[in-house]
Amino acid sequence: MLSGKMMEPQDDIEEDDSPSASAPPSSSPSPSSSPPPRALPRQRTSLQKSSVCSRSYFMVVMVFFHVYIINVIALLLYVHYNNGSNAISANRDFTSSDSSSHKVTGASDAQATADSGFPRNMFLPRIEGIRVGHVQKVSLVSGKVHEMKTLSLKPLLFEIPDFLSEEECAVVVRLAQLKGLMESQVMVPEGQEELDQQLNLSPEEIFNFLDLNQDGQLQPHEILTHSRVRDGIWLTSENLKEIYDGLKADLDGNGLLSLEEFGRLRSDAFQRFLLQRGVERSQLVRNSRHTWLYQGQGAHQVLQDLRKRVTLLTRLPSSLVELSEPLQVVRYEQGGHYHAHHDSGPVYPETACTHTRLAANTTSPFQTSCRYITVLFYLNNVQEGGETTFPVADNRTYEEASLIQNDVDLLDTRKHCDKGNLRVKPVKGTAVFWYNYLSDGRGWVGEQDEYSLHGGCVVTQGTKWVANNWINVDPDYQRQARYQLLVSQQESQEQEEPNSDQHIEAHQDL
Ligand SMILES: [Ca+2]
Ligand SMILES: [Ca+2]
Repeated sequence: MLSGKMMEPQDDIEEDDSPSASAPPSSSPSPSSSPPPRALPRQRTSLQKSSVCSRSYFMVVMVFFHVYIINVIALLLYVHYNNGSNAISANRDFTSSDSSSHKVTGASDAQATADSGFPRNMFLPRIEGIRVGHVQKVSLVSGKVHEMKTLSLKPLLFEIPDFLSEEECAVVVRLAQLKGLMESQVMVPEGQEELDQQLNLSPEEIFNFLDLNQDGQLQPHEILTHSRVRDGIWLTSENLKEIYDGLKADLDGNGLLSLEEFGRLRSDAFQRFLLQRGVERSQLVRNSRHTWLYQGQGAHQVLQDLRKRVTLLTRLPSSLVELSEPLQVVRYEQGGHYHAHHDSGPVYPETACTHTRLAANTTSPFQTSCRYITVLFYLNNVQEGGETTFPVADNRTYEEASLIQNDVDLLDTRKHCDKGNLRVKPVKGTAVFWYNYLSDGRGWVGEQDEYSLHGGCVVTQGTKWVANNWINVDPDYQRQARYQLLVSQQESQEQEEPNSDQHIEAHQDL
């Protein structure tokens, strides 16, 4: 439907997939089998009335009360001892070789070995934020100490000034210019039906999926939330009104779509309407140009250094960093923006990761880039605008539905960047990095951190250059391990018959 009907940024999979790019309705499991939790109607348990005065009732209540108290005490003891042993093992495994004062947690749980197949011998340390404003000293370059400041805890977000020198920034920009940049988002008016057909969803199923609050009507924000990012065109409430009028979609004029009204629309009706009317660059989800720079052996020294520094900064195993996507360099001209999105989508059991897909031997249509960490580098000072916004950072609660209100749309970085919770000003050489996923509590990748929502505010004056390093980790440990084994086997083969061109190509296509 909406998401199926419009275009998707051409290079969506490799360079940016927001949750909706691979998610609703396409990437989430078919609503009929296992809908995402939010689509489930709330169930309320009804209390049955009974005599509360009888003695037996009193006895039962007392027994339950005692069992409850005992359970709570047992739980507290368990948490207490568990934390203690974790802290010790994390210390042993990840700070022994550490000369800096980095705070790291969540690492090892030696018990977490081998579900099946590969033994669990790789763990992902996570840097502790301590509190907003906390500064940790980190040693990334010999003879220099960097300061890493915690900007938020939800998501876990850090800022490191002078991560790159002026010269390094200039080299990266120059290399990107030499390679040439391409449009970050291109209109692709065809081929959008595929996933919907693959999933074989009926209009009712799609309707139910979109109807977040399950009231039998589609409110504008329910449509906007799911249509925008995947469709590539940034709809506003005003656009939606215009489309409803143009298509005579909202027959009773109440501003909502009922199942009947929804069912009358062609699945690509919105897309056709907008394309006929014409779409400008400023109406796209993102308005920028970018390129990719390989960082492995043979690459410019600055690019290799940068990757090593990222490994030190994130403290992840170097094999993970080396097998991740190449450096993406992005240029925003005046008027450029990137509306708020997640760098990587939620992961359901059926979801495949782009980077391990081949090794995973899966045909799942659900796919996301599994970018565990984003490291963003500012390569120049922007004259005006171009901040990175984290609209819900450190919010007490996150509610997807409340992001789009009638008057303020927190996802819109052209109109409402100033309404978000946190904005980072681009300063040449500064790096920021954050975790797009939580920990699973066993030293590996857990659920998506929805608070990692972020976007690029519109550049009101000047040009903005940034670069991104994403660290790709498959939340399925076995798939990640199989993938790494496959790559290392390939590498040893290539060493036997040296024809390394192919290998470099493979990296660039990741
Ligand atoms: Ca609704
Ligand atoms: Ca209506």
